[in-house]
Amino acid sequence: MAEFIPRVFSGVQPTGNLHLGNYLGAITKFVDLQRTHDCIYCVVDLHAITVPQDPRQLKASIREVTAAFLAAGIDANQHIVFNQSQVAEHAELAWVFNCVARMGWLNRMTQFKEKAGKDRENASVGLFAYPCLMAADILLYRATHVPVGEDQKQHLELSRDIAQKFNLDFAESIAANGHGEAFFPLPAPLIQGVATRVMSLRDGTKKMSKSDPSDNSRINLSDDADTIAQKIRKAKTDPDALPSEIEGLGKRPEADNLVGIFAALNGQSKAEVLADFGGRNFSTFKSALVDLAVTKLVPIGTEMKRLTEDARHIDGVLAQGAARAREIARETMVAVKDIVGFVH
Ligand code: AQP
Repeated sequence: MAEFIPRVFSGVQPTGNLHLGNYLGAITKFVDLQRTHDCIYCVVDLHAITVPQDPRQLKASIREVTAAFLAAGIDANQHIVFNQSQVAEHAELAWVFNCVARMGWLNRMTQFKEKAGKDRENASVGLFAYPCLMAADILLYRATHVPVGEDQKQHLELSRDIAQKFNLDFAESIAANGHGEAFFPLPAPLIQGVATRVMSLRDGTKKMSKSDPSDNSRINLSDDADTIAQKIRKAKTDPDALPSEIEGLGKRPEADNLVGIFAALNGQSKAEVLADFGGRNFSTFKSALVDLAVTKLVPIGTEMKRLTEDARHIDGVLAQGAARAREIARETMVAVKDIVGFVH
C-alpha cells in the first residue's frame, strides 16, 4: 500500500446548539490531535443546507462553531480552520464521488433513514448524497485520520469504500500520472475514549442531538452555570445507588451516560469514577457532576460569547484558513482531473 503523510481532517455542522456530545465526541479530540498531527478543522456549512436553514441564523451558527473551536483550544495559526463553502473544490470532488459511489451503498446509510424518516420522497437529494460530500471533505486533503463520534462510523466506512473504488477504477491512470498504486488514502476513523456516544439527558437510549426539541435533553456549550446545574439535576436517572463495578451499569443507560460524561470531563475511566462514587446516591453524584461540568464548560462558553461578538475577527480566521485549505485542495483537484481525464 502507498505511504501517505499523516493528516487529520474533521468537521462540525453549523446547525445550532453545539452540545456536550459534539464537545466530548469530537472537539476535545480535535484539540488533543493538534499535538501530534497536522490538522484541518472545517465548519461544514454545505452539509448544513441538506436540511432547510434560515440564512441569517446559518451565518451566526458558522461563526459560533468557529468560536467554539477557538475557545476549546484549537490553534488556527498552527492548524487550518475554515468553512467548507469557501473552498469550491469540496463540491467539485463530491461530484466526482457521486459518480464513483453506488446507489446501493448510500441506500444502506442509517443516518439518511433516520433524518428522512417516513417522508423519504420529500428529502433533499443533498441529504441522500451527504456521505459523498463527506468523503470529498476528507479526501480533498488526502487526510489519513478522522476524529468523529460513534454516529459517524458508517459514513467513514463509506469514505473508505469510495477511496478504494476510485483507486481501483482509475488504477492505470493513477500510475500513468505518476501517483503510484493509490491516489487516495483509506482514512481511519478515530473513535476513542469514554464519550464517543453521549446520550440525551432525558432518555439514555437516544443520542444527545442538536435537533432534539427538548433543550433539557442536552447541555449546550453556550449554557450558563445555572442552566447546566438545572439540566443535570433534572437529568433522568433510576432509583438505585451507583454501582461499584462497571458491569453494574449494564442495564442502566442513564446512569451509564452520566458516569461516562463525568469520566470524559475529568479525564478518567468509568471504573475510576465508580471507584469514587460506587454506593453513593444520584443526588451526591449529580452535585459533583454539576461542579465538574460548570468548571470545565463555563469558561469555554464565556470565551465563545466573547469571540462571537467580534464577527470580523472570526471571519478573518475563516478567510485565512480557507486560503491555506484552497492551496491543498487545488493541488488535489488538478491531480484528480488528470486521473479522471478532464482537460484543464
Ligand atoms: N451525542 C454525541 N456523542 C458523541 N459525539 C457526537 N457527535 C454528535 N453528537 C454526538 C459528533 O460531533 C461531531 C459533529 O457532529 P455534527 O454536528 O457534524 O453532526 P451530527 O452528528 O448530525 O450532530 P447532531 O447533534 O446529532 O445533530 P442532529 O441533531 O442534526 O443529528 C461529529 O463527529 C459527531 O460524530
